Amino acid sequence: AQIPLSSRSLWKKFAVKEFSEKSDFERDFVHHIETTLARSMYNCDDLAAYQAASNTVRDKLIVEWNETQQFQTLKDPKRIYYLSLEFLMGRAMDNAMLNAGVKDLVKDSLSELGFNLEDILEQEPDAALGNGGLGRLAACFLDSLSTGKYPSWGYGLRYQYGIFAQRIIDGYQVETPDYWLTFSNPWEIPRHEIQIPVDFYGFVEEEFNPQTNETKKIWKGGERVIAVAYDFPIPGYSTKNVNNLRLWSAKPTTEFDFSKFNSGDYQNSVRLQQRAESITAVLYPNDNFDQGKELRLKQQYFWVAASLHDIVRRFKKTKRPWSEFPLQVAIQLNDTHPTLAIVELQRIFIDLEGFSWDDAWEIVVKTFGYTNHTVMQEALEKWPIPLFERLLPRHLEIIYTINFFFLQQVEKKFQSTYSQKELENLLSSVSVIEEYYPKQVRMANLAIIGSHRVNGVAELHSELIKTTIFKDFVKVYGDKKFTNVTNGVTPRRWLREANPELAELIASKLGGYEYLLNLNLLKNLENYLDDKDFKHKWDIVKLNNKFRLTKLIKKLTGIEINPTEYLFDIQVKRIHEYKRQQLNIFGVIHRYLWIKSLSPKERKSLVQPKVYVFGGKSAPGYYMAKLIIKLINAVGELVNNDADAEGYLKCIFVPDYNVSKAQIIIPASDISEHISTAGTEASGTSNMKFVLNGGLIIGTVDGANVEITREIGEDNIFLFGNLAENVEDIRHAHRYAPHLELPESLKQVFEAIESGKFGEGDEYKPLLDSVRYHKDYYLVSDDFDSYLQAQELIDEAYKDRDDWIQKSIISVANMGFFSSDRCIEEYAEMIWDVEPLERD
Ligand code: T68
Repeated sequence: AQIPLSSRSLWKKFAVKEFSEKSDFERDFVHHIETTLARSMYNCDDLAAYQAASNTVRDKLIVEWNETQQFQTLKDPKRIYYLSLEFLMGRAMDNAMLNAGVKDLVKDSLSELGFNLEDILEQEPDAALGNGGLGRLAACFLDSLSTGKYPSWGYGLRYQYGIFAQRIIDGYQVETPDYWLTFSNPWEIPRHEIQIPVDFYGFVEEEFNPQTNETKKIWKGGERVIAVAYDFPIPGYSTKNVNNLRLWSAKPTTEFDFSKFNSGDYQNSVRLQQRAESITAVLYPNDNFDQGKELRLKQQYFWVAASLHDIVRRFKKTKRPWSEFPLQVAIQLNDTHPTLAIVELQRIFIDLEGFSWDDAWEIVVKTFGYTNHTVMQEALEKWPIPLFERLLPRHLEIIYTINFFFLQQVEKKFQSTYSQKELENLLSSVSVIEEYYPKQVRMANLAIIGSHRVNGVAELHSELIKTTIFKDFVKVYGDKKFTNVTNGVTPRRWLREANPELAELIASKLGGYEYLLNLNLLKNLENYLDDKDFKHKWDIVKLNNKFRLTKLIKKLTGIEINPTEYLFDIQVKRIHEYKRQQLNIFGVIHRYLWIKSLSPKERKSLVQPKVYVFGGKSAPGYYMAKLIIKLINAVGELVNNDADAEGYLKCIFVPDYNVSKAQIIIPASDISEHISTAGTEASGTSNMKFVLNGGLIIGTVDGANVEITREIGEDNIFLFGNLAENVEDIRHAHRYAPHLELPESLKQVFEAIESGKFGEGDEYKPLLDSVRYHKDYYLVSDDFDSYLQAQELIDEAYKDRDDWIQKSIISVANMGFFSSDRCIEEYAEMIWDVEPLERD
């Protein structure tokens, strides 16, 4: 409802004024302390100060957020809708201040009021609504979308529990729930007035219309849940544009099931209501793995149905003809998790809006784009038909029809050139339905068929999907439908916020912070390669960041490290066999055995002191990954307490790796490890963050490592291992070897493990057996010696500190390409066909 014209001048008079002076901030802060929090200066700890400060910064954001949304409603531009089941946002406060350009003001104000900003920022819990790279990519994209002034909304779920918190007890991972909403969350705006009903189960009815002589299918849902919207303002850097992230929360309907109640089943009636809330209770903690649980499919439909309802409603308000839908709406599917959106939009068009099948389908395909993030079989989503049919009977029918028309088209295209057998093989490979017991719906196939563009996330990966998992679709569509958009990261969070000293040093040479908006400007750092003072400062910044990390390590593990003595070698990411933390820890053991074999004098002259830092979570049910964590901790236990290794080797496992810890860990690396079996890591994004922060990397020829090498030059990266093109042949050879002949180096390592040096030797048998007897799927034995050689090259290179710094500077100077701003521009041009919209 709108306010009558006669009252509007009064409204304008009292319109909220955002703070822009210290005194305004201080006034608003005290106001929040005394009213919002009902506290006082006699009762105000850091937590209360955080809440009041964040509310004050939030208020500023909301003013701009409102204006942005009003402006966009008026201009009605094409909008991007980014559908992701995960948004791994981390903390909001520091980012919001930096983007709005008020960090110094807030810092000074808080100091005048008796608080230290850094301590206040530590009070904020991470918003950890994601597993790893996929979820963090979505968060970087939101930052770049706002910064690039693209009208866009993110849609996701408001899980009450984010990714679990990890504790390490006796060397083992123990999971504890992450209830991140204990204190009210100032960064979200509950929209209790936006309530969207979502149905599940039920049956499909046919309705005959005698006038048109047509039958219409109507889905009668059997269980209803309400989606309530929570909005998260997404500020951009150095712009007043504030976009929206809308997360849905599941609530029971207020309608009560009287039939159950009357028949005396009050308990069950209430139980059904409670069931609703479980839909958005918890994030599934698997990275690159499809567990296939019913509740997960429910989450997917709940989210997709609510989001599409919202999108369609917004479109309808414009009164444009339906044919303009794809000109106004671009929907990007972050992996196959939201693929049901394709089916839901088709259902809305034909069942609810009365479109013909073909008219509806044309619009649907133009609307969607699909991003693939993995080629690994175990991560590809498939849903058993019986489950699907029970939960979403009408959607299954529509899927069958989509598939029917698609296969018909394929048959027509190939029947004259293919043999019967060839045609059958092609059809069964591209079909949405897998003939299996029971039959399954292949979500990736559906996503490809229902989208106008399919993209991989790094060049190598985008080539691989065309030649392996989706090669038969290339036959059908040609390769124009398939494209590459190499991932990127936001330099705001991952340089300025994570590494303020380096960001400032760079700004001092590049004439300010403009480079955060045009990362290619970093190239100008190459003008300072002979500037001794600059190089010295560069070195000092790294050392300071190493200090900052050792403080964190001391706090979390009690272990003290003198950063001036050691090279820091870091591998932080989800624990997964394909990411090969086992290769790394076997290498550490090898190094330890070598150190032990030397005399003290030899050690002094031969050994480059190194700290190996590990961090990352294992999926709770992933046995092998958990065993790798245990081995890392056991090695640490021995090595860190061995006087022979003192000053030469440390091995640290940082518990509960998350976004805010990443911001401290990443700037501290001399070397970071990105050592996946070639062809398995679609892109990787932490590799980009590490190099952007002046660390060099050791890596395989995989994912975005390939493009990083191209940009920074192969002299500045330590590559090793077999190439993706050879991996299949090597695996084939393994399959026919009864047990593998291990390299001598790895044999020594296995013997040391089995001798019981790291606790019960037997405990690690499954891990060792996966290499020697179970075909070494990840090529640990094949790449081990090459890995050790690369490590030797690192030790050698680190001795020439001047050259090392040179490499570091050249690397940073050439990282411009990996800004997520570039990435979003490519999506905008090649997939979404949208333009930025500047507020006036
Ligand atoms: C990652 N995928 C890729 N998946 O592994 C990584 N999976 O190479 C890439 O850089 C990144 O995506 C961004 O493109 C994931 O992180 C998941 O987390 C995931 C979650 C649920 C189900 C399957």
